[in-house]
Amino acid sequence: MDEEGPDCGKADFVLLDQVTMEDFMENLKLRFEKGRIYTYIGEVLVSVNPYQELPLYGPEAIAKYQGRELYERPPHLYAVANAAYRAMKRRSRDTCIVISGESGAGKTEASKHIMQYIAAVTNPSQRAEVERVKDVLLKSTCVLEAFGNARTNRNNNSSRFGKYMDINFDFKGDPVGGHIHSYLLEKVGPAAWGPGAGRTFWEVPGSEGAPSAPGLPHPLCPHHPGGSGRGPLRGARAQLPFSPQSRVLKQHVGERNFHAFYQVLRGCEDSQLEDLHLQRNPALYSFTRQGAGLNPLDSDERSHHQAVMEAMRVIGFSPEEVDSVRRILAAILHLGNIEFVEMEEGGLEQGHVAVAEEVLVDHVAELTATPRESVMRCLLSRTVASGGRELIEKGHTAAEASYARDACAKAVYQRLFEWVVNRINCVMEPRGRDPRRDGKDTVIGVLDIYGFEVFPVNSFEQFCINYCNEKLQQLFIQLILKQEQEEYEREGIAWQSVDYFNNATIVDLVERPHRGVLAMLDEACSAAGTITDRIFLQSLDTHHRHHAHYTSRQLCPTDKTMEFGRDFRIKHYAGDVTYSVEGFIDKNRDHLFQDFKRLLYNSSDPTLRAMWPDGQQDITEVTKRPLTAGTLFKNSMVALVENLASKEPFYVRCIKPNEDKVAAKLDEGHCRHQVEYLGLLENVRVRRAGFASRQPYPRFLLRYKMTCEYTWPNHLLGSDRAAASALLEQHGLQGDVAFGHTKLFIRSPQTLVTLEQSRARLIPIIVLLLQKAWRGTL
Ligand code: AD9
Ligand code: MG
Repeated sequence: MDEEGPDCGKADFVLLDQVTMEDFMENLKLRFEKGRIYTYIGEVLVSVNPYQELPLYGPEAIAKYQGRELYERPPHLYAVANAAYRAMKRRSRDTCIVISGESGAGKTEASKHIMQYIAAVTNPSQRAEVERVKDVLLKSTCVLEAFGNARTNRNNNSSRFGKYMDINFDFKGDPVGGHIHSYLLEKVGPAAWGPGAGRTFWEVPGSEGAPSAPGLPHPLCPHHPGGSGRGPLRGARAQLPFSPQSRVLKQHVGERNFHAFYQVLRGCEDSQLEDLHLQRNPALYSFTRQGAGLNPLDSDERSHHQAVMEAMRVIGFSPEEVDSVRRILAAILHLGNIEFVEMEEGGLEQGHVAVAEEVLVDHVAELTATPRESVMRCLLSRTVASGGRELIEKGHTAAEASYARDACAKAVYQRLFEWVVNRINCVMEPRGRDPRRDGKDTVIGVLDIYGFEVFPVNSFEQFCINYCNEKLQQLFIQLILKQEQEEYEREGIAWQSVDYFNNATIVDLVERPHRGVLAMLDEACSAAGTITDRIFLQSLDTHHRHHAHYTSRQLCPTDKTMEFGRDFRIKHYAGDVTYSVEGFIDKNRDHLFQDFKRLLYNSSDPTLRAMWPDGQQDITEVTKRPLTAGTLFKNSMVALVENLASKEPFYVRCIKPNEDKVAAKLDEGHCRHQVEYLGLLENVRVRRAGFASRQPYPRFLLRYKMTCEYTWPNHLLGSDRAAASALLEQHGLQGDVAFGHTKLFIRSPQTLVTLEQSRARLIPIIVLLLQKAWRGTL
């Protein structure tokens, strides 16, 4: 830390004279202005996105941190990576690095630096298998970003999925494998619901919960739009009350679809595009039209495409698999351009709906290696099992057909993404390891997950994301306290518990069995036919009216920031978020017509077929309702938190300095808010409330020995502990510390400040003395 110089503020917020927001912000700002984007809170690293290339990374910097203790060098991601790595290697403990912060705060970049550090310091003997694993680990990021990232208004390369990556190490400390878990690829994007939202959904009994066309009454109902759609031909899209929004289908102004689509369009050879029946211009495709004008330079897109192709090759995707991936992306683009038209009654065999441009169906069939008639049938109708085993084919209305097309496009993309992740996992599976011979592998987990989100309109996705952050915050507080407590016990120090805001009550509001928001949502989804989003909201109001963290317009009629019958609000630890219930039920059910699953399972393309194992089931066997999106997400969060809790955690808390994505600008209001909701002040207080600092005796002496005659230049006091005691006594500070078995615990930061000041006063004198000694003039 010495290398930073005196004007760079405190390298650890614990050393602030006072823990106020003003002091915290002043230090953060001062350091940011000096290019010091990293600062500690104890062992937690606070990182501010510089939005510019700083000379902080690379082999030289890595060498500076390799094998060092956390405090020996200025705060850095490499120091955290090194600490996690050393803890894992020295004590054979599984560790994890949890990176959090809002969109654009620098989480993914941080995770890449951590991976680069680990790759650089391992495998000195250049074992081929370890090199292979390292290559896959590093290259996987590029592939996952192509399929899972998109330009948003907050970040030009925003990860739309949460990622937890385990890296397995052998007893030598070299990476021998890994595994990636992905969470909630943004299937359903910005809430953009039109009139009619939240009306009744429908379900055909025995059809395994056919997907609801949101806002559409039961097709058998005389008022349903398709039922009366007699008049002139018209495009289905225009008449939809609203359609399910997903990044694959539609993007906000200023945003793009997932990078992979544009990379295929811009990066493929002409002949490849011809085979895919595509043209280069993204504006020609409904799913990429919105972001067409926002493309990076064509040349950049092409080079990204080449990099992804190369990464896929290195990872071990076969050329056939890469071809299939391209074909699937192209099929989704063609699917997006299919429009439906309603015909005069009896005009066509398949009910009253037709595809406007049939050649698009030909393309989809060819690219998915499925029969054209089957594709057509899936688009225009669905099979349902009525009563016993009797199967009925029901024609879609135009609105239903559009809904089915969109649901299919979303699902195909989701399965593609999951398949890519699984494929990488297969390649990273530790090979030929025998625990009896090789010993047990240890693991470092790296979590790069979406931060707290608040938009003008928040929907089911924000609800899940914010619930995830509540879980992680709970874990953060528990672990920070647990760790402290364990350390005090290990060192034989008396521990006084610290009060902190326990967000368990909010987590409970969301995930409690039966009456939690997710359980009630599942209940609404399983009730056949009649429950609407609005009714779901009413039952939330009834059950949570007295909950301190729940409210709605119904419960608080004077609060005009919420809408009647649409909004509820949760008081999260990070602030209040108002959620619109519109679409909650439909998004939670997230169903796809069975016919599409069977169609794609029966594809003669083995890659596509492998993505749809559930298409194997016979429709009459499909009676069990699949788990809802909310329950799946909750289960994955519970498993994630359990996994993290079993490891020794390291934290990186990322802060986004401004909303304009520009360098050298720290917007105080914006940062202050993040400091608040990340609980950083609380973190400093917890750290200081017990003991502001703890240091192994040798490190303490190394730093402060010049401040005491008994310890400078070396002590003769029998033990480092005795020497530290003598030093503190000379300063009159012995009352503010506790002596652990191996570490000194300092209670108040003032003690550290006193020692630091004494040291700062003496250093110039010592330097002078040393210079004189060197010159022989002493
Ligand atoms: V999101 O939740 O995935 O939308 P992240 O992951 O938090 O978000 P990301 O790491 O993608 O943000 O960073 C956003 C952009 O900030 C990057 O594309 C870089 O342009 C920039 N950035 C982030 N960290 C650094 C850094 N250490 N040095 C330079 C950086 N630029
Ligand atoms: Mg990211």
